[in-house]
Amino acid sequence: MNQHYPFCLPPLPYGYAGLEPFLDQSTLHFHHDCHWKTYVERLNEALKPYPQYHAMTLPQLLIQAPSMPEPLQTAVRNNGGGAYNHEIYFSLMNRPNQGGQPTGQLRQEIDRWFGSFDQWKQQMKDAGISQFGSGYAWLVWERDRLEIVKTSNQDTPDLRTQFPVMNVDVWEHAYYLCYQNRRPGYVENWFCLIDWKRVSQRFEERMENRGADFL
Ligand code: MN3
Repeated sequence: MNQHYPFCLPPLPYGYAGLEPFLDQSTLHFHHDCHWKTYVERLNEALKPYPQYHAMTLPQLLIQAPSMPEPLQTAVRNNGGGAYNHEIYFSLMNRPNQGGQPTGQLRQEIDRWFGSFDQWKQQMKDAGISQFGSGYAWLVWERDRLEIVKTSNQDTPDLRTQFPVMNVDVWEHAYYLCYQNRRPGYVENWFCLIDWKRVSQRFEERMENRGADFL
C-alpha cells in the first residue's frame, strides 16, 4: 500500500493453485492477470498527465479523488478502487484454513460487536450474498467499532473514517468459473481461505496506530 505512480501489479502471495479446491487456477489467472492488472494499468494511464498526484499512495489518491478534475476523478474511483480492493482481497487469503478462526484482539472485538464468531460470519455472509450486482462486503473499523459494510462496483469504504480490515469480492469474475451463479457457495468457501494470521496482524497494527494515516 506504500506504492505510488507508476503502480505495479503485486504478485499473488501464493501459487495459482494455492487456493484450490475452493478457487481454481483459471479463476486466479483471470482474476489476477487480467482483471486486477487492467485496473492498475488504467490507473497509471489516467494519472500520467497529472504529476501533482504521482507521489500519492492508493489510499491517499482515493481520499483525494472527490476534489480531482474529471475525468481523473472517475478513473481513480474505478481503477484506483479496483487496484486497492484487489490488493486487500488477495493479500488476506491463503491456503484453506480448515475452519480456522481469528484470535487475539480481533477476536475480542468480533465477539464484542457481533456477539460471537458465528454471528459475525452469518452477517458477513449475508452482506456478500445480498450485495446487488458487483461489489464487495467488508469488515471495517469505523472510528471506534467494527462494522460490516457493502460497496458497489469498485467503490471503497469511506477511507477517512473506516479502516478496511478485510473484504470479499463478489463480482461474478471472482467466482463464476468455479461456481457459476452460486454466489452463496463461493462466499461460504471464502471463509475457509481467510488468512486469519495476516488479518489479525493488519488489525492490530491499525489499533497500535490509532489516529495515524494508516490505511
Ligand atoms: Mn475482482
